[in-house]
Amino acid sequence: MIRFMAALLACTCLTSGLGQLQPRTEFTVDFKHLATSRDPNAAGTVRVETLGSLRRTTLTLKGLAPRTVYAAHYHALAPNYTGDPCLSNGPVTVGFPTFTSDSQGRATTTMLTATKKIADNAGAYINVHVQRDLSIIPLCAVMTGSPSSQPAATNAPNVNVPTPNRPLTQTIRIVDNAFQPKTLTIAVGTTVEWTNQGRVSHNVLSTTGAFGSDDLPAGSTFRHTFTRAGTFPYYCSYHEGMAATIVVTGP
Ligand SMILES: [Cu+2]
Repeated sequence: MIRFMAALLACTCLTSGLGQLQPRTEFTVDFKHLATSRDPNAAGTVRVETLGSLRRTTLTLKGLAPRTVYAAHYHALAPNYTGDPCLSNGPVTVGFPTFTSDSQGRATTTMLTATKKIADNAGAYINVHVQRDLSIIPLCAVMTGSPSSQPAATNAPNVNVPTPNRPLTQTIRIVDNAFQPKTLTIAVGTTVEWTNQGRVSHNVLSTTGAFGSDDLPAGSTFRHTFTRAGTFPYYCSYHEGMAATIVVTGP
């Protein structure tokens, strides 16, 4: 009898555990085409699903240039920005894995991330970039990251999110053409700040899509806060062999 009860209990727990992991579609948002001569027929949708404390964001795109590598990022609004989010030129918060369109110009990419990383202003909008020139942005979708929010067509994104305390910042110099230091070891919660001290533009792209900058012209800076332990290789897409690694230690 006791064995039977234990089996029943285990079964109940397992069932409810699985129940929480069933993805739930929160909302979908249409991409809009930005004023660029590139990919004039580009269109697509964003689908956002919840799995426990995670969000899965799936981009389904068409009308792209065939067999072309694209990048996509969640962006936050620039500070105090109140205009069209797609024109705010705000910082990257989370990057999608890069993806390649098929011979018909169709593509999908999907990314799983902690809901809090794309909540509120951190998930203000998604840009689709041409990977070899991130300044070309054919598509943009206005988003909000919080579970209760509807697409920002009806809800203005919150532009006054307080910045969290940043316990520590470590800097990496970008030169022509290298990251210095090549390997940086930091604790969880550390913000890394890359500054381009070279003369030409570079970028900072995680090989797994965990983070990614837009183009960084000479003198500009990109920041990313590392919230989980792991090894994070990254590279510059413009310069062959320009690559480095962040090692994040801790809980
Ligand atoms: Cu570079």
